[in-house]
Amino acid sequence: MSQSNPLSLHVPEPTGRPGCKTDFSFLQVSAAGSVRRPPIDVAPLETSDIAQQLIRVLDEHGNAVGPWAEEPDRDLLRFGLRTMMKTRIFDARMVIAQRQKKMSFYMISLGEEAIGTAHALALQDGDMNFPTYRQQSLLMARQVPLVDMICQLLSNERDPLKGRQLPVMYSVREAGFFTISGNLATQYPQAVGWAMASAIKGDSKIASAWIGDGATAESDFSTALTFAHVYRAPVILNVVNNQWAISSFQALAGGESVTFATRGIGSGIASLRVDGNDFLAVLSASRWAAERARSNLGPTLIEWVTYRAGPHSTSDDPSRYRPADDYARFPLGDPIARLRQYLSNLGWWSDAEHEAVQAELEAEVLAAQKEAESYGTLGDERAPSAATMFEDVYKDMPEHLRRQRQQLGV
Ligand SMILES: Cc1ncc(C[n+]2csc(CCOP(=O)(O)OP(=O)(O)O)c2C)c(N)n1
Repeated sequence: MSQSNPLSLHVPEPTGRPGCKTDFSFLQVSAAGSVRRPPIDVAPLETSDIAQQLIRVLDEHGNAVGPWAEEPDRDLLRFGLRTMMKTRIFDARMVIAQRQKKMSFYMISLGEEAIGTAHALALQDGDMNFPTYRQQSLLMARQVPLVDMICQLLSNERDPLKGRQLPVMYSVREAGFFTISGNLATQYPQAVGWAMASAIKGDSKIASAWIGDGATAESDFSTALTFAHVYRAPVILNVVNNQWAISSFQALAGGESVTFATRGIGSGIASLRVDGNDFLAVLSASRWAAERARSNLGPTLIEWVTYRAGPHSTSDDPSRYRPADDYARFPLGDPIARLRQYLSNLGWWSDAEHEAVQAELEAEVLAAQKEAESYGTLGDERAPSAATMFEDVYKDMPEHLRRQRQQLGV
């Protein structure tokens, strides 16, 4: 009998740790304009090459190139840039409010603003997003009142969710933004079910599901893909690959030597891998997938390649597990800077305007914050009444909850 070599367990590691530099060659970045654009009725397996490349429109000079470049709409793109700026300013302001103990918790989306913003512009009223906690740009693009959002963050007496939810876990049905749940990935099969319901009713609305790279390791991810494929559900399955799940590098979620987009291919779903920091690519790919869904051609999975530039949340310190300069070295750059350059090249944006808009948005966020704080902040008594704690557990309050409410004397 021959002696076999001892086995060893493979545990993926990021190439960069604090004090050294990340080797980003694993990203496999395609040149802008180099990836083909198939017709929307393409057979899912015919997209397997695209799932392994990277759809990009904006080149390094800020010009739009290739088959995914569409006729630019001046007003829409200017609104897009403004919305990304607003998202970033809002996030920065809310982190300060958290540090001032006005709210208990916050999560920023720094570096990922293009994805939700451009995607929202490709959807229609009545479509439903099933977001994670990092798609606040969807709300910004729908122009949801900032005061409402901040009241949720402050859990104050005007909080639309009556102080029952952790900050950031918004719910805005009228803006096509499904109630966020803290349990990762649960929204993914729910989005597919919503899309199936739309098809069963013969409606024209589509769903858009959101998940992070880390959460694709949850079993709900695979369940959703199977149902979406089997019933050809009108859903867009977004995977936001920002390279990190708190301190875990995406390779630990299954991203080593393979793209998340190829998960769709194996499930029989048309799949695209797209530069998530390229506003024009996000808009174009989102429109492609939305049109496909709306034409009853079935689901599309899109991996958005981006980088989580900030901490995971206000409870996280990324300097403990990754290089401090990682974002500056990320090959896909910054989504705001890239769209700004493109619009400037066209003469549709200027430095002076950028500064003016920045100042205007800062004032808008500050005014909204002031108004929201007038309804209470963390730790003061202007919170929703304790009596409301027992409501909405069931449609009608059962006897035992009535008793508990009485026992509390409220
Ligand atoms: C079922 C479940 N497991 C674990 C957690 C704790 N948790 C919250 S966020 C997170 C990381 C998710 O990473 P990713 O999906 O990549 O999204 P990102 O935060 O990068 O946007 C974890 C593990 C949770 N909320 N739910």
